[in-house]
Amino acid sequence: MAVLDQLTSQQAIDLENKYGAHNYHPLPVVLSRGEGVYVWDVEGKRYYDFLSAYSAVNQGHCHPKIVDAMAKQAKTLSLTSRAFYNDKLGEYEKFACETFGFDKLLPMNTGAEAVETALKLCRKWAYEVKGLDENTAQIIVCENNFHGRTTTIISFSNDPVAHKNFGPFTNGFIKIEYNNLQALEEVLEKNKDVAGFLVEPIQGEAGVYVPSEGYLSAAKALCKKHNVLFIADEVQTGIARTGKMLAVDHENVKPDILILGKALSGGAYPVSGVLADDHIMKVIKPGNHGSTFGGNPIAAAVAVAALEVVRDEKLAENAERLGRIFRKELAVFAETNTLVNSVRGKGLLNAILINDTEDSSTAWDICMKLRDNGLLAKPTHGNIIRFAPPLVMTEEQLMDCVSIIKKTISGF
Ligand code: IF1
Repeated sequence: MAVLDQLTSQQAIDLENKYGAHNYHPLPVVLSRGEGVYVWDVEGKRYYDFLSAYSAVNQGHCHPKIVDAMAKQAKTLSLTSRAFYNDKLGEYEKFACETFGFDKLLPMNTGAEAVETALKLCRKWAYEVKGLDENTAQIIVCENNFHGRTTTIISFSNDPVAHKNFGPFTNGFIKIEYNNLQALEEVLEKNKDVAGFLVEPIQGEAGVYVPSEGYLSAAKALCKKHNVLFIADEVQTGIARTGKMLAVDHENVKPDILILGKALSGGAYPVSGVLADDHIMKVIKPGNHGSTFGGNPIAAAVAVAALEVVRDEKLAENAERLGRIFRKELAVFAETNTLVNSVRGKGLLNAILINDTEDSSTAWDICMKLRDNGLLAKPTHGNIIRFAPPLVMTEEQLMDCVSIIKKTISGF
């Protein structure tokens, strides 16, 4: 073990390359420790984490309260399956329902599983409550969506990298343009077999694409008019990331089905879930759906702690305040720097557009230099850099990061 304990970055990278499937292209940095807004590589260099594991680590790395809850539960009872009750799940379900304002929670593990759960729930509701003929239900989705990696979910992805050669695909989805109310209305008017509308309140993978103000509330109203379920995928935007507990809260929208994941556990453990009111959730009966690990005692204890941290440390308020400062600073910088086209986002989910083509390596090169200067971020689509630090950041740390970003980009 002694040898393995002292891996260099290059050795760790070589091992992954040789023995791991090549389903990722990571930035070359090998991390071995995290605390709050910081991570350290195996050589001991410290970085600001500006990805936060794609917004899973909103509460900061290794938050002591979350780690303690996890360790305590791991030593007490880890897994029972849902064949038996456990003494942690009910408490968590109650807390989650009260926090988000729903009657019931269906616990799962990963974001994709929660999306699958929402799709199944929506379809079953359509047949048993709305009264559609069996196997006819359609679910409306948006172009450039990202909802996960399962075969059904990638069936309605239009990213060729995620989609191509994984067919045959699952039927029953209608794709419309994101942020286009007219397109939504037309499909709803024309099709009487629509069961739901699945939407990200901000499109993450599409490059932090924020829809026009009023889009979500108007879309929800259209769904209501047509007796169609409004399904919000808040796996990435939820849990205070955008400056409110949920991104839909900015427009006072209550989804019919709410999908959560990632930061529901503070990144400590895979915890996801679907929330809905009784008149929808009641269609799920014993045997219809489940998961060995979903709702296990560790997950329940971790999720309660993670939500308490968000509440007690006022992370939504902090994300809102720091997000405004961040965008203002970078907008001013973009006025004089020709490489940065614009900055966009909400709360601490932001991105800058690099003035270059999608197939250029400029964004990647900038991220490599940011790494050298002590800040980790990842490009998306070749010319977009996403900036999403943990929400426990202080204003002083944020200003330090802003200066690293400005200095780095100015060097190009
Ligand atoms: C990867 C992107 C982010 C999500 C939304 C469901 C899921 C995700 C809105 C599935 C997952 C991921 C997964 C991660 C990369 C990441 C991502 F760039 F691919 F799009 F965050 F922006 N709904 N997002 O964003 O959740 O099953 O992964 O727990 O490596 O694939 P999961």
